[in-house]
Amino acid sequence: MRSFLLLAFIAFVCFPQSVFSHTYLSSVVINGEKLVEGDCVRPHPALAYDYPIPLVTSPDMTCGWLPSAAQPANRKCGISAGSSIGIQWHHSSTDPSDDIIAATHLGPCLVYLARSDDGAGPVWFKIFEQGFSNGAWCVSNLIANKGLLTVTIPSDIAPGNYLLRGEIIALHGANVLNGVQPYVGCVELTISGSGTAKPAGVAIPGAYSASDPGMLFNLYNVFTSYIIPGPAVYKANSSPSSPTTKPTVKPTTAPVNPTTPPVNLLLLPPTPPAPPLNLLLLLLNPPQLPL
Ligand SMILES: [Cu+2]
Repeated sequence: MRSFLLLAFIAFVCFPQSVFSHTYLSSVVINGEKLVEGDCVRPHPALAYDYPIPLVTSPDMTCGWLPSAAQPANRKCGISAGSSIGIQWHHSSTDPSDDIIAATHLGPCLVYLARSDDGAGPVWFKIFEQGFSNGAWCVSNLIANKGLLTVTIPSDIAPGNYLLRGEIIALHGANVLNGVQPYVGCVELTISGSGTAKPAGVAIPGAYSASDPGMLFNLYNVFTSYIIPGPAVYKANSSPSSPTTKPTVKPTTAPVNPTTPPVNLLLLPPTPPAPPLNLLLLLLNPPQLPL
């Protein structure tokens, strides 16, 4: 076992880009036009920067790694309410051959909107979620669809400037507190239309806690359901006066001996190029960093 650990350590030191596979929101497709980082899509700390946010209560949860994620894109992209937007996830490049995200990183996909320029305060309402259904996780469906997630902008929302927030929550390490791996990216939109709805929102960070049943979840147990974190999805023309909350009970699980051990060790992030200070602190503080 000790020599295996040593080999695994050497493997990830020597081949840092090949032995793990996170994901990032690389581009969006609006009316057939593809927009990449910096062009309506909020930038990452570096191109193809794919590290998960270590704490679900971190300010980085709003739009991704700070300070990059707080920098405005060069412009806002126009889109009409009721139309669809394609959100493209990638692992390490925008090449069509890219593997999107490791198949081990099972979990839900979520999309929020906020009628806001900075995403601060209780402004976020959810417009899409897919967790575990029909025996498949959203991440598996996403990989099968080459990383493209297409969602519809609610037809009844008031026109204005919005942030769209895409999120993938990988659960392969979520059997321990703060082991969950969220990936977040934002897109700046100017939504047009004649709607008047201003759906009630939640704050992000604020809407999640590390002990939410969807954040502290054992993939290696037998389960039949999964509770996606955050509020219920806003449906056009439903206009709830407050965001609907979800049940907080844990799904019943029957522990078994997992036939597939967690592969966390090989997924340990290496030292990234020019990491932000908060990531450095996390690397120096391994218990904070999910594997
Ligand atoms: Cu990962």
